[in-house]
Order: sequence, then C-alpha cells, then structure tokens
Amino acid sequence: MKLNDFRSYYEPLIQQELLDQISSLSIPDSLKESMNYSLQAGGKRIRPILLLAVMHELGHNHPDALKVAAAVEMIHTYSLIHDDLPSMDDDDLRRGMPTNHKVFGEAVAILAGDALVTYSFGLIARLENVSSDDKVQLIDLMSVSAGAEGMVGGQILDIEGEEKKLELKELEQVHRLKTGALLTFSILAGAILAQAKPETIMSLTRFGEHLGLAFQIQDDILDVTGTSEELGKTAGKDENSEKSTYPGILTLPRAKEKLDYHASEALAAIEGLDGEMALLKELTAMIVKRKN
Ligand code: GRG
Repeated sequence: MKLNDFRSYYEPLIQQELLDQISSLSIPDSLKESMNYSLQAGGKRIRPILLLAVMHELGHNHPDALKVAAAVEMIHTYSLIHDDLPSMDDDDLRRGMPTNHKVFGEAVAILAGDALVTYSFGLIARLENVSSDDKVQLIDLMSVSAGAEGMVGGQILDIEGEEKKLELKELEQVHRLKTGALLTFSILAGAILAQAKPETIMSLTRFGEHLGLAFQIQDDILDVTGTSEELGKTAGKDENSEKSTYPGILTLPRAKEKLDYHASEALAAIEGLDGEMALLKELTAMIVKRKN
C-alpha cells in the first residue's frame, strides 16, 4: 500500500478515536473543549501513523492499535500545549491557529495538558485485547520516552541550552530526548502490539533513533529556509541565530548532508527485516522532504 492511501485511510480513524475518547468523559466543559481543541487542530499525526505503519509492515492487525495510537497523539498534543505556554516558548500560534492558552487561558491550557498526559496512561492500562505483560511494557516504555529520561528531559536541556552555544553532541542529545524518544516509542509500540521478535525490535529502535534525528534536522532546516510552520517566530533566522540549530552549528549544506546520513542509516536499519517495509521507507522520505 502507498503511504498516501494508508494515511487517507487511517487519519479519519485516528481523528474519530481521539474524539470518541474525550467525548465519553464526564468532565467540565471547559477542560473537554480545551483538550479537543488541540487534539483536533490538524497535526500531521506522524506518531500514530508510524505505529500503525509498523504494524502493517509486520503483517499484524490489532483491535487496540488505534487506542495506543491515540494515547501517543495525546502525549504529543500535551507537549505542544505546554511548549507554547508563556513560561516556555510563549507562542501565540500553533498550526496556524491561536495556541491553547490564547483561547482558553493559561490555567485551563496547563490542566488540559495534564489531563491528556494522565489519560493516555489509563487508556493503555484499560486495553482489553492486550496481555497485562504487554500493557506494563507499553506503559513503562511510554513513561520513559515521554518523561524525565525522554521528552521532558530533552525540553529542559533545550531550555537550558538557550543560555549558551551547544556543541553538536549536546544538540543531538537534546533532540534524541525531546523529539526522538516519543517517535521511537511510537515505532516500538507498533512492534510490541505486533509481537515482534527481539531482533526486529532492535532494528526498529535503530530506525527510530535515526529517523528522529532526521526529523529534527529537517525541522531546523525549515526554520532557516523559512518554510516551517513556525514561520514568523524562527523562520528565516540566519546561520548566526542565538539558538543552537544544526544549520547554525554545521552550516546549511552540512546540515543537509547530516540529514541525508540519518535518513540513509534509518533505511539501512530496516533493510534486513522480513517484508518490504515500503511504508516505513516512504515515511522516511516524507520526513526528509516535508515542508511543515
Ligand atoms: C513541554 C514536556 C514538554 C515538551 C515539549 C515536542 C516538544 C517538547 C516541543 C515542540 C517544539 C518543537 C517545535 C519541536 C521540534 C520538533 C517537533 C516535535 C515538532 C512538532 O511535531 P510535529 O511536526 O507536529 O509532528 P504536528 O503539528 O504535525 O503534530
């Protein structure tokens, strides 16, 4: 199956799963509206699509896959709501729309993020068609990937890194944690649900790590070349910008070489796996070529 067809099929299902999960809750309207506002604000759904694509390539269907995909998207959405807050990036716009706190106020936005992250763990705990062992493994891995040892840890390194010029190794560590950890979790969650062999999980971990870095380098390149969704905030910054980025540390041409390196290492990691892995190859190409 081609990636476009796969995405066209699954994106409405992911959307519906997210809507169903939140609409079934008996919670204050303001919180529900704020959670739904950011969940339905039209992100690329890369993490859920990665999870579902891994399952497809491993030849596995799972009745709870969409729920785990929704849980990952909820974690991602919480991170964006909190990242936009005045105490963090202080952004007015996200995906071309007013940020959550601009619409609902800071307190509601913080609580909507808190509610999304806590709900996502419960969603996995309540899966009906996954063994208790696999649920514990998913919850453990998600907590490491999203928490202090993963995305939250990366966010604090990123904030602290704004005070100084980072070395390439330090910048890589920020992005491994801040962006890469949750992308890799999405891939591994698909592999766990598909009952993948340990060798397959190892190859997919390597795939995820390189894909995460490629994703972030392209994000930095888009900021410099002026086509990023963050246009107006960081886009068009020159190579001497104060925030450490790949083009800033390496120059733009060498950042592009680094992007190609991580994309080809990602592809090499899945080369020996059974099955064509066509969707994962197309996703890698999409991440390298994306314009937002
Ligand atoms: C607040 C704990 C906490 C973490 C925030 C993910 C993150 C950490 C911040 C987002 C800031 C940012 C622009 C990071 C660069 C890469 C990235 C994760 C971009 C956003 O992800 P996409 O492109 O977003 O998948 P969409 O809008 O498509 O869902």
